[in-house]
Amino acid sequence: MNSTVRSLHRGVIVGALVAGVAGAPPRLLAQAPAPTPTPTLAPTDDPARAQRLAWFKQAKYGMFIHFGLYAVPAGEWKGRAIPGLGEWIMNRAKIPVAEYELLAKQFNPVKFNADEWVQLAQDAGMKYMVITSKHHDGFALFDSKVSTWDIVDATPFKRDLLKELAAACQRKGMPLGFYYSQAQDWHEKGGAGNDWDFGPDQGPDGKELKDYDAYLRGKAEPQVKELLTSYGPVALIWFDTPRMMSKERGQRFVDIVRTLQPKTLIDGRLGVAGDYVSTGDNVIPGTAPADAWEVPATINHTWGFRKDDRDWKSPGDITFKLLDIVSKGGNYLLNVGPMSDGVIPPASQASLREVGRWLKVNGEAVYGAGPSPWGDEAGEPSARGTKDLRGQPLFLSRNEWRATTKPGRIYLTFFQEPRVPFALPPLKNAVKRVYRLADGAPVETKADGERTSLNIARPFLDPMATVVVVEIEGEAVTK
Ligand code: FHN
Repeated sequence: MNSTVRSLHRGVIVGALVAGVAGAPPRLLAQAPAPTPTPTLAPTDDPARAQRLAWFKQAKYGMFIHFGLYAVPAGEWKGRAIPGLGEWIMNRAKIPVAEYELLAKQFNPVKFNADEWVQLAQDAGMKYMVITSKHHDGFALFDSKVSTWDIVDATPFKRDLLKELAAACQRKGMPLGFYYSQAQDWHEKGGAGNDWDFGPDQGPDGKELKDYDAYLRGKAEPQVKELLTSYGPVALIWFDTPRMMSKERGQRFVDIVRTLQPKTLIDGRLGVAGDYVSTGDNVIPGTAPADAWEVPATINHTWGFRKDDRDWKSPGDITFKLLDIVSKGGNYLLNVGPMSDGVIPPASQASLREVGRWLKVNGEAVYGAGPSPWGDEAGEPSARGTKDLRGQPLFLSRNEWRATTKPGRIYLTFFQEPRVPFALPPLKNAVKRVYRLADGAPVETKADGERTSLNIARPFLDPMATVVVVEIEGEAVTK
């Protein structure tokens, strides 16, 4: 039984909230890594957890950065394009450790400028950043004392990139989190995942064949400690692909995080309860999940830079996805993959900045906003029982408008002009005032029996998306 099937049998995977590559386009899905078990949540009545989550629930939109040696080959190995995710090239091309190590000598991101990265995130309207401190190739982007397989000891660059980024984030008041691949480490013989140099992790009976605990105790755990002691306040640790992560092993990481920085959040892919749910990659659930959750997503079809993938999401698409997610109570963690010189691809920067310009005017509908009081506007599961690529019931998304809320206000974000006066879904609260968020222009309303309809001026003020604010009597919506 492969790991996907095993996790399904354990019943860990719930609906669309699976950690893995679900949502990747078919051409990548075919070669994608096996999905990993999902996440369970910490008890919702834990007051410490609620406090830890407070900033995260306000933030809503963050920048994910996948940066590492894989930006050098950028999807090509020995003249051949290697299909799949850029950061998986070592695995996909089965590159032996000794050969992959040579990439470190070519890794010299001299154009990296921490302030520019943070500025980009701020211009984009993103409120936190998460960077790969160590991805599955085992290479650390920081000066680790427990391994020389890092940016300071193994590359001509010799600078601690994370230190510089952490300092820039602190200067600019940007929360910074670290992605850390706790289980997979293709560089170490005890780490999970490298079966081309070190053989399989487990036998057919599930028996572990590597000294995985030696790797965990000798590298992963000490490195997570380093991240939590030498890089200032760490907003969150983003664990991933929890292979062989038993309860006891997962708990060791939880203890490290809670002891060293009790305010640090743990994502949903440690393998034991974290602080919030991480959905599968690029998976936006159709209906609102309970509690705190986050969608990690690509801006093209890879996380680490690939020179042949220029299929950037448009600003309109990003804005729609952000509002779709926020209207269901979640956070959007959108990735950029810098090139090997340390520059974030200019085309992806342009998309992000355009969304940022929209958010400057309309951010009130996003930051700190709660979910839609309704939900039907998001769409519905296919009535024909069709299944999606992951075997889940196909959700037919609608994309005309989304609703977000704050006490006494409903924000209606329209992506398409309604063809007829827009009838507000059932609402018992009296409507006090309706206006466009961007310029405060009043929107004409008409009582229509129990419903209120809005006559929104056309053409739309902002063709990307126009927000209409409905001020209501009372703080919470009653339906
Ligand atoms: O295998 C990784 C992948 O490279 C990437 O880091 C994503 C980000 O969510 N996580 C894993 C696949 O789900």
